[in-house]
Amino acid sequence: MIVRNVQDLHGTDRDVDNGNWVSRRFLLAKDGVGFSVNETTIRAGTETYMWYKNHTEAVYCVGGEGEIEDLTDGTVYPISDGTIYVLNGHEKHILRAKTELRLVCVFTPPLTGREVHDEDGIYPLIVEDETEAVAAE
Ligand code: 9YT
Repeated sequence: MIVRNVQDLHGTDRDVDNGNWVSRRFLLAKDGVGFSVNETTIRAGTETYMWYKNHTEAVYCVGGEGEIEDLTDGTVYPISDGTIYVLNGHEKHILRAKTELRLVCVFTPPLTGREVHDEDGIYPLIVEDETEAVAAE
């Protein structure tokens, strides 16, 4: 059995700050359960483009308000506590956080934890505000 508290992850290599968001990875590929689970906090006022080319992701919102735009058809869906969205078509999307968003994210195949650095299937373009655009490493 695996039991972890998010506080235990702070400051470890399972705690990743990518500018617009902070992700705490409860489960990664190395844990061997076949999926990964993380809590992602999206910073208020940010807009993040993402594309999980090689993964299916389910995202359950447990706090905050925002919206997701499906770039394949332009549909915009509101997100708040209790909303789940599932990228079962590897949709390119933009996530906008009106307030800080707390999201629980499940990936299959599981994230290894290295994707942020090698862009293996993840292509985020981080836009922190209107004057600064930083491509993820
Ligand atoms: C909301 C969302 O897609 N979060 C992504 C998690 C993050 N990219 C991670 O843990 O690598």
